[in-house]
Amino acid sequence: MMKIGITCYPTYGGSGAIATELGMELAKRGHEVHFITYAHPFRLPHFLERVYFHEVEVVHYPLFDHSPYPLALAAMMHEVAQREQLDILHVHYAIPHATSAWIAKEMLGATQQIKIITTLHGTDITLVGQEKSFEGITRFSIARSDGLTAVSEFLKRETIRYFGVPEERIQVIPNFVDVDTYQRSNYPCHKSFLAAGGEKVVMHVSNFRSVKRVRDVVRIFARIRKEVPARLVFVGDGPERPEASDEAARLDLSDSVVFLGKHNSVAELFACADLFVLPSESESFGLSALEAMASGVPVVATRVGGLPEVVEDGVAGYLGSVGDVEAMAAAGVRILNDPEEWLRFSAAARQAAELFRVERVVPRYERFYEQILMNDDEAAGNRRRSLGEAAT
Ligand code: GMT
Repeated sequence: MMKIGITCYPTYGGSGAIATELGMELAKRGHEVHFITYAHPFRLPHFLERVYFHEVEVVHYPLFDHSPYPLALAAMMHEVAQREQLDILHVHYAIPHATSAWIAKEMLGATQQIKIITTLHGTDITLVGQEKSFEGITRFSIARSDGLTAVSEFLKRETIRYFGVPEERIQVIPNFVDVDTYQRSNYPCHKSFLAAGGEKVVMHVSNFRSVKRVRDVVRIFARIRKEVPARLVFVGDGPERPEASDEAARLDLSDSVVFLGKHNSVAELFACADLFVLPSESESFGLSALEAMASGVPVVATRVGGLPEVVEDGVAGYLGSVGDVEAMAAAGVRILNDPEEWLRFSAAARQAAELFRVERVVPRYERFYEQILMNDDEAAGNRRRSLGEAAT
């Protein structure tokens, strides 16, 4: 049994979703898990055995225009690590979590051995981490992590290319899905509400940041709708939501587009979807695409980043070039217009999602933890040997 502290962005987003699902699964497997973050992780139900939540309070003080969350987080990581005798601090998304973990470890000093594992998720490497003001601290925090994982081969390559991290330091452990939760048949169908006229449901789930290209979602939908009666359902929220509604109004589609806002239970919504659209500019993995696939929803997405590692082109859906709304719409029409074709894609999507089953992936994290903890024993042994202490 290991004692693991997990830090993530708790309110929404794929990295927080995966971190929380991972923690819950580790607890099921007998480990003790301590979530350390500023809010209750959104996918965490209220009580689970061996799962604890430590809220990081962000102190407001007149002098602080911006409260120093990374420091409050480091202090809480240190406190929990010491009190609960944690073996590992597993942080999701490098900035600022890996930095806070390093501070906490420095604070513990020689009194306690703790290992920092950082899982790289996406823009912590491809965008934010490459911004001049963050580049140095991202590189430093990655270098100081005891173990590094990336959610796709693409992200691993990108980390090696940009930050010069030695290849052997990064282990790819893909994101995962609880395939049983995403069974379409588990949920009542809300189609009579979402598409009262029996139209096809085209769905997009995201945090509406600019990398998601939500205008393209509407443009793809507009072209699909010329050929197939359909409605577009947006799930989630974020800065570019007005762009999406503006594009829908511009294309005179407002009556065919629904904005449901943020939802924790996306499985229930995917159960009503006929097509999932993800035309992102950059996507290190595309967890929402995997969750759609697990629900048997064919995916039309862009051929970028790690998406081709998740969605096999022509099998679970189709991949197009960024901005090529014509091609992505044509692919959507091909799938939606032919019921046999849809069934074939739906079954293939579900089968492909099986490869990312939670039961297959989480043991890889456990093995990785053990390996990092063992490295320490070996390193300590080597240190002792070099001091002439061991040998007996
Ligand atoms: O990196 C981000 O932009 C945020 C992060 C999130 O919390 O949603 O998304 C990334 O991590 C997800 C989980 O591993 C991946 O599924 C997303 O593809 C990835 N986003 C990008 O690469 C843009």
